[in-house]
Amino acid sequence: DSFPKRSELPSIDGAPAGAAWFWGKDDELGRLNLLTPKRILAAKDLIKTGEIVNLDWRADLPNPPAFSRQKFKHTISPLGEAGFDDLYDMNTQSGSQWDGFRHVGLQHNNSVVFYNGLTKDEIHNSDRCGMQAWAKHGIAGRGVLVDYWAHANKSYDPVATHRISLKDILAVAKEKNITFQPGDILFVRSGFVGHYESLDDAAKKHLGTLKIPEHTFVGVEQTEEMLDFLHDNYFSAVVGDAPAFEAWPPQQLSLHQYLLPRWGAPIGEMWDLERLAEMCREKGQYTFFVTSSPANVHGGVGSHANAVAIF
Ligand code: UVW
Repeated sequence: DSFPKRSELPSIDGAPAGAAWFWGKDDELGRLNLLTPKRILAAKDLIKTGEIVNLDWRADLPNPPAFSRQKFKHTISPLGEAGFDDLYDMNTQSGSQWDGFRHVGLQHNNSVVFYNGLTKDEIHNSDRCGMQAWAKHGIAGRGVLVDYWAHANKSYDPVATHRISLKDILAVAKEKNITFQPGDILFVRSGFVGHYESLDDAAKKHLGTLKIPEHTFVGVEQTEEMLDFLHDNYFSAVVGDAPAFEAWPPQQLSLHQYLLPRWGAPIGEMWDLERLAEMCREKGQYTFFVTSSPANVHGGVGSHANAVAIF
């Protein structure tokens, strides 16, 4: 495989600078195209014992959700005299989630543009680049965990702004003997999910009262060198346990505006990486087979994660 580095990306007619839209004008998968049968078959060799680790946090957490989002609502509805159905009403971005290509765009030529030129009108009038495309393709491959929370000895507050630098990520990779391969799903553990569970009710409630600019969270730093790392390694997706994957609030630039509209790289957020980290530590193995089935919702903007790691 040979893919251009960020510094070598050709300019594309009508696209914002730095767009990496090179999987065809009808493409709806972006970097998920890297999850080829060949890579999936190679990743299956990471399965040694068949142990499964769930990567979804409870669907109703955090409660209340961050960024003033609607709470997960679950109603049990009777089915005749002897049965029951479920009704869910959820904001897919409220907990363990995928950010899809309809989630975030960027300003370009006086309008907002999303991955592969998707427009706001198309979001309302078509299902282009919706979750159904990811659901149809499926997500499976080699996961790689950078356990930064353990590396930093849990020495910071995950609900204050703390930027995980490229230097930090490379130090963890070196320490754990991790090498990155094209198509990897990169996991970065910041400690948010475990820390959230240790908060008292008042602190949890306080988080739910804040608006987007008021929040402060741990996450990956917003620097040019981090952009080069995230781009040039050709990860098929990036996943974190923090609310926005990137540190909040963003600084100078927003990783969301590169990962989603420019590169077509899915972002996973608030995944539960607690047991995964334990398992990796126990086994001394920071790579694993991972699968996720995004919701088959035509035109869907995001999805719950529906993900497991298999060792
Ligand atoms: C933010 O960037 C506000 O987080 P999310 O990706 O959940 O919208």
